Amino acid sequence: MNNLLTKQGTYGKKSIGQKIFDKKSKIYYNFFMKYLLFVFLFISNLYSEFNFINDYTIKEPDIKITTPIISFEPIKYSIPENLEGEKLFDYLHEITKQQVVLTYDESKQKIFYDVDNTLCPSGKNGVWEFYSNICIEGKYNSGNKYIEYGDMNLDGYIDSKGMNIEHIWPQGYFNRNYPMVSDLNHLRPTFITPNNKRANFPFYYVTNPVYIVGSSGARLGNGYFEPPDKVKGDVARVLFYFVVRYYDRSISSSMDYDNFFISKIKTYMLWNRLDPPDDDEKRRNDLVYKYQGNRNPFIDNPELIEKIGEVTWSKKRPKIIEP
Ligand SMILES: [Ca+2]
Repeated sequence: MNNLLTKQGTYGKKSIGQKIFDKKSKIYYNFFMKYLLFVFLFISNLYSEFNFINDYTIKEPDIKITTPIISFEPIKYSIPENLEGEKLFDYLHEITKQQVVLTYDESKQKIFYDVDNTLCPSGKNGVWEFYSNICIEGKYNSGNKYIEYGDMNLDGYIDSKGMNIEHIWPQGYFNRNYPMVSDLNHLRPTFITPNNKRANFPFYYVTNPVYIVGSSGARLGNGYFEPPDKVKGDVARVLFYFVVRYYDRSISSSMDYDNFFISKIKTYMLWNRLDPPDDDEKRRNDLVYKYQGNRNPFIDNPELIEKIGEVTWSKKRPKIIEP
């Protein structure tokens, strides 16, 4: 009988002890849920701040970085015929400002998926490696998918990790600052090895090569990197664009500007004449405009380089602002 009462007391009605226990666990439960909510809010806040830093690291406050990407209808600049020398240089400086600055990640994706993705000789989509003049088939937005199978470019190395991005104007010379670092006008897809070999060397003729890309004729030696004949003009037009667009910024940090550019102006003018813009270079110029709202005017009209002239090119030296 006593046992039965005890059982009824235990299972039928709740004892005082149990009620207190239930109340306590309810408090613990509420507290736990609030704590969980707090942790969730804290992590999501941290994540969004982290993302903000990642996507929008801007070292120069006047630059607007826009996501998602805007698309512009490609147009060519109209440039008054009578302009030359410094006046033409200043005019081009103004009109070539990009309307949108992409993040570096966006630029890389655009290059591999679209801007430098054309047709390989097989008729399939692919990316032409800038220093090797060979086409790797595929349609991906990441360079590590464009793998070299065997030593396809005959440089003595197998780039099994594929391609990355070459900055024609080395990024160390402008401290990886925006907008230069993501400007599609001077970025090109290259295998990792030729990219590393070029490093920060100025572009010029190489007489005693220590490294040669057999498929294209690119070479490294005596303190210079010589691009293949097929893209010598491309390189020259990029360098002239870079000076006209960014001479008012710090783009010659820790470098010998005379060795890198001034003493080579005549040679770059020659390369511009010997290797005029081809269809791929013109096509990519339109696509750059589509994504950035600016273009390289020397690809549309290579004679503008001559019209500016060697004297002005030498005179417009970039600012040196050390960090
Ligand atoms: Ca190779």
